[in-house]
Amino acid sequence: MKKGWILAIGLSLAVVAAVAMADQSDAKKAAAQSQPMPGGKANAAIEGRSGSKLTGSAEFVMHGGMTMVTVSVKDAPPGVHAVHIHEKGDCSAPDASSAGGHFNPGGHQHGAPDGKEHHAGDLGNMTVGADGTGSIMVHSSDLSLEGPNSVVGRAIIVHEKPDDFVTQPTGNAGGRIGCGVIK
Ligand SMILES: [Cu+2]
Ligand SMILES: [Zn+2]
Repeated sequence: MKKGWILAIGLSLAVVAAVAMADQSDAKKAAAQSQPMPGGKANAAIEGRSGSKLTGSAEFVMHGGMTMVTVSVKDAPPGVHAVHIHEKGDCSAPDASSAGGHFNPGGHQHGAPDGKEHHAGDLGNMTVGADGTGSIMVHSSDLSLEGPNSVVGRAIIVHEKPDDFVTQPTGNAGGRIGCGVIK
């Protein structure tokens, strides 16, 4: 009788283990299917707003759990300009106010991209040279191409002024001189 019970327990454990393994491999398959294709990308074409004639582009590439963000502009006013991802992919307003506030899925304070507290959309500052061109590259663990932290359907914004990384919730970066919907 005792041996029978032990055998029964052993068998049921084996069944549980087998079911658990099957579940795991199904979950893995599902995860693999919902992941962006290797080399998955999102892009934005940046257009001038608030009277600026700047143009530019932004590219987002997944890279082993991180998102590599590259932003470049031309015909921009020389100087230092804040760059953010804003929550709404709507650049229709002449001052780009239609793009809403900073993209902040984690409910954080505004700050520098490498600071302890910052919005997922805080990309820091870009310096534009005397020739009107500038670019930044940011590796972000806060941004993705899918899920709640996805940049797709949001907007990249270039500001008139530098981000001070302190003023809440905007960084006191002034007007929005460039805007592009991320697709
Ligand atoms: Cu902004
Ligand atoms: Zn912010």
